Amino acid sequence: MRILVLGGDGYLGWPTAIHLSAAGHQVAVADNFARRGYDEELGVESLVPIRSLDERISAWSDLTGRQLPSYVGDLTDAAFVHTMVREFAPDTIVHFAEQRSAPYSMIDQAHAVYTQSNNVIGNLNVLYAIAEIDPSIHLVKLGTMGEYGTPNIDIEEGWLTVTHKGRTDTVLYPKRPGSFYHLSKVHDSHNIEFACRIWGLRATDLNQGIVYGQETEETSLDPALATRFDYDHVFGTVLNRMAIQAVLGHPLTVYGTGGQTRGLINIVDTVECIRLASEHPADRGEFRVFNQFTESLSVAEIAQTVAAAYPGDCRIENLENPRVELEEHYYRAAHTRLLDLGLVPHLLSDTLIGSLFSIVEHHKHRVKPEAIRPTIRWTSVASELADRT
Ligand code: NAD
Ligand code: USQ
Repeated sequence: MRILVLGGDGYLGWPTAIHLSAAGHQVAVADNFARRGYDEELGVESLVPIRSLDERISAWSDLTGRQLPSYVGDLTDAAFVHTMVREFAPDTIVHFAEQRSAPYSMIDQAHAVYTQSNNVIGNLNVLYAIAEIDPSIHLVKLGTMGEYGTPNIDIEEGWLTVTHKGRTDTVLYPKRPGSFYHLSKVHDSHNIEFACRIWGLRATDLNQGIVYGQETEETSLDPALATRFDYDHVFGTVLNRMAIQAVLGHPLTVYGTGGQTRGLINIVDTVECIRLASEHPADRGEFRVFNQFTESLSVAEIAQTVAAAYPGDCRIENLENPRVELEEHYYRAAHTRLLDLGLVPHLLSDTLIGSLFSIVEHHKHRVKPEAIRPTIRWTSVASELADRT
């Protein structure tokens, strides 16, 4: 199968590209290096050093003999997207290429507008390229569990059958996300569903939970194949951050009470889910949604799990929550469709946290401690207004 991986230089896009290549697919990657630019803007770097895209591709080719053609350009440039899709002629497009940090999207107006325009316009250009060049291309799009928010009813996989005043319909599951970033994913999902319904495209929207881990079978073959590992308060995600905090002797930063519950997934399972979704495409006209996570834990449980796994002293600190989110809530989300396709989950109770500690130990001299504590507040606009009045 010919698979084009958009965002192929990122945390998940790079390991996925080489996982698909190792599985025998003909893979190309595309990226505009925006993620490396956010590092410069924020003055931080991945804890684990990462090579340039060209160096990674050469290392993969030297090790395996497999080629990974690359396209460097911006998805918000429609001409770039069209030329790339026409030239590579993929069967499947895997779309990771978005600004993915909730705190980054909440810095200020400019970052909110950047996040939504980058994500929504890029995705729309991909939909138009598919519709105009080859509507049989299967779009595998990364969405997020955060699209649903934390409703007081069970979360289903994308669709909900509702009976209202005696009539029944199946509708898109109602969304109530918690940041301008998460909202951009909701907007994408609606645009993709519309394109499937109106143009007969085929798409799989993967509502992924929080990813943790840094190594996959393929990235661990050579340090030149490493993917990024973020610890800072903007791009670091909760479990990865806490594993790093434990080794640094920094208290584990639980926001608020820590009762917030989220779906989690190991990076090893992420790359496998993408392979499964790609090799079992949606039907023409179908907007298919999979909830891509393997277990749910509260933030407090994540902190306790990391603290228990760490061999040294480890303290948990409850910080004032910089976000606006429910800290105590109901949470039960369906996630059977990827298991039905054959996913065999790697759960947190497996040995992974210990291996994360040794990765951190090796690179901890690269940490900037001032990048750990959160400074971006969801209510900053409201408090500035209050200060002025
Ligand atoms: P990442 O930032 O490391 O990777 C995204 C890549 O896309 C980057 O290399 C970036 O340079 C590129 N990109 C961004 N905008 C682009 C544009 N306009 N044109 C071309 N390239 C562009 O993020 P990630 O953690 O690998 O996440 C990948 C996808 O998975 C995102 O869509 C994210 O929303 C989703 N996701 C991630 C997680 C997680 O925990 N990391 C969880 C759920 C969903
Ligand atoms: N949190 C802490 N302490 C920390 C960091 C986070 O308590 O040090 C809390 C947050 O308040 C939140 C939860 O942990 O309640 C998750 O935060 P996160 O930063 O790990 O994840 P989130 O902002 O939701 O975003 C990440 C990815 C995003 C993806 C999303 C999946 O950055 O791309 O879409 O996870 S999900 O959460 O399912 O929407």
